[in-house]
Amino acid sequence: DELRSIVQNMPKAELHIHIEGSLEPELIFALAQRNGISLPYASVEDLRAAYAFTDLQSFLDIYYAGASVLLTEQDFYDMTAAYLARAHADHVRHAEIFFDPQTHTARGVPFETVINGIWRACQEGPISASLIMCFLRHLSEEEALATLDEALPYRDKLLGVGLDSSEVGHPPEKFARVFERARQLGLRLVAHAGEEGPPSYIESALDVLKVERIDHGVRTLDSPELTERLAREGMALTVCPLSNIKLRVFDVMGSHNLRQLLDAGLAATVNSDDPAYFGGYLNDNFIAAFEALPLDAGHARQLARNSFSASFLDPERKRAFL
Ligand code: ES4
Ligand code: ZN
Repeated sequence: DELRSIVQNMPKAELHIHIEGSLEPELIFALAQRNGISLPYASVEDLRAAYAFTDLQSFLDIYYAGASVLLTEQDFYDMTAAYLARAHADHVRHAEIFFDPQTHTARGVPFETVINGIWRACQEGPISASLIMCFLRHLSEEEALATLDEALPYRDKLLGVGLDSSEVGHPPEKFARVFERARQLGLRLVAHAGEEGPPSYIESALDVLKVERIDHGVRTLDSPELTERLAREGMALTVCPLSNIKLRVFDVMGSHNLRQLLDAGLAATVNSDDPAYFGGYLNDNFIAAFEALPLDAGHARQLARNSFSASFLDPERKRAFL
């Protein structure tokens, strides 16, 4: 219908996409074969059948296993090129892409292999794209600091740093020093907070890490004080509807709080998170949310506008999209 075509055709930015989460089962099998790796799954269908998650950790276990087929610079290039082509088809004009170097360096894949492959695809891709290096919060701050050191020769290829992986039990303040160091380097700062974790994690991401966007942040509404603060500060939230359903942050899409976030005056955006694992790319996320929730064309345009406003594009390029 008409709303569907508005959603599909409107230009948008994607601000919360883990590139390793764009690795489709077909590409996992193709890369395993190319690299002589044997997988504990008989077929693409068998692998896809394992995508039945009960919470964030049950997803992360499979997501890290899937990423283990990535070995060469060409592998990282092919994965990234496939995402950019798919995002282009969804009328994504600009993407700020997360990658998890520690998932690969821990397996012996050199940092330079990871970043060179992803970066080259971004340079050659059909849309504007920048890179945000995430630290894995289940690992130590010392390991995050070592990763930031490894990234220094590639500083000009990074837009910013983020914080992902297992949230509960790993509060933002665990990474105070590495975020301070990244800030001194002029990197932009974001962190996952308030996906499964409490509003206090959102507060410490802002007050201790000094992040400029909150990834997920759907639990903001648990705290009226925090809600009022984020609205006042114009702090953006990168919301991922299909992810939240697959990881049981909400029971069903009809109980997702996207409409309430917008009504509270929060700068929410819609994003795909890990599209190969959660059942859809950016437009699929819009459509699933808009089918289940009382959202209209005005909300769609607001969300698209928010995606560019909340981006880290320089002011002139941002203005051209608004
Ligand atoms: C992630 Cl959905 C989600 N949450 C936290 N960390 C992640 N890494 C990849 N997807
Ligand atoms: Zn995420």
